[in-house]
Amino acid sequence: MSAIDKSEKKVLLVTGSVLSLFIFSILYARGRNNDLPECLPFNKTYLEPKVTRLDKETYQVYAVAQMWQFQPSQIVVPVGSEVDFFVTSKDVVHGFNITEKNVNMMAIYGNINKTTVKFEKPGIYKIICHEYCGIGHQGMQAEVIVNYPPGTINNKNQ
Ligand SMILES: [Cu+2]
Repeated sequence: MSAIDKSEKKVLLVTGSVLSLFIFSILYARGRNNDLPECLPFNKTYLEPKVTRLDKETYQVYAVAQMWQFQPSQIVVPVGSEVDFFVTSKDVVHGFNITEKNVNMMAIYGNINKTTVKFEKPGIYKIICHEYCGIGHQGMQAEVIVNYPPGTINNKNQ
C-alpha cells in the first residue's frame, strides 16, 4: 500500500515538471547571453541628458525622464547605429518604451537602467512613457530619428 495518493503523485509530477521548466528557461536565457536590460549603480552624472558619439555607428544616450518630458527630446543617429540607452528619472517613476523596438524599461530616480538597441531601418521611433506618472503623462514622448548620413542615400530605388 502506497502512502501517497495517486492524485497527489500526479500533482507532484506536474509541479516538478513546471518547476524544472522554469529553472531550465532561466538557465537557458542566461546561457544565451542575450542583451538583457541591466541596472547600473546610480551616479549623478547620469542626470545630465546628452548624446555621446563613440564612433561612426556607436552612440550613448543619457536619457532623463521627468514630469512630463524626456531629455534629450530628439536623438538623431545614422542607419545601422548601435545605441546604448542609460535611463533614469529626476522625480517619479516613468516608463521608457521605444516603438517598434523591444525596449520596455522603467525610469526610476536613484537607478540607472541600460539597454542597447540597433537601428537597422530608417524612420522615426517614438519614445513614450508607458507608466502613468501624472496629469501630463499622455504627452510625454521623445523621438529617435534614424536617417542616412548626408551623401550616402542609395538612388537605385528612385
Ligand atoms: Cu508617464
